[in-house]
Amino acid sequence: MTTRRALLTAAAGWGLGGASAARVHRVQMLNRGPGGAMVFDPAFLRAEIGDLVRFVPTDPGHNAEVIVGLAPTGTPPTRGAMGAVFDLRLERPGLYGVKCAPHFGMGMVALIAVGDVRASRSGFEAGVARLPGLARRRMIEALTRLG
Ligand SMILES: [Cu+2]
Repeated sequence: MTTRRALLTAAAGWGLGGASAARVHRVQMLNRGPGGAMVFDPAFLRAEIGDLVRFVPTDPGHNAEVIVGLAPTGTPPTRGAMGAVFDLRLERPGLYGVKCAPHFGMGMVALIAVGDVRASRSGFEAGVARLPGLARRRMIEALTRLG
């Protein structure tokens, strides 16, 4: 029995090992941080298909959600609850725009670049142009970090 359990544990470990290319990225939701008030930190990150982004609130007044129209085609609408950790699995290549709903008007947005983003860049930039002022400015700033 013990041996069987050990084998199962080992198998589970190998399973995780087999998926070790997938990483977990941690993004904090801050009242104040790099870039000013109401920010995601980091506000820009590069990731690969299959990675997970874990958004962690430092205050119950934040949430994280994918901005409709600013995600790779086929990405379902997805949002975290207020004040809760939100895990976003990155299943498609391209650019993902994320916002905190209560602080969207204050520019609380993040940009995630997954794999090869070239095909999605122009459509994403067209969507960014429709964002409210400070959100647009911060997203454009994040886009400059794509290179
Ligand atoms: Cu917020």
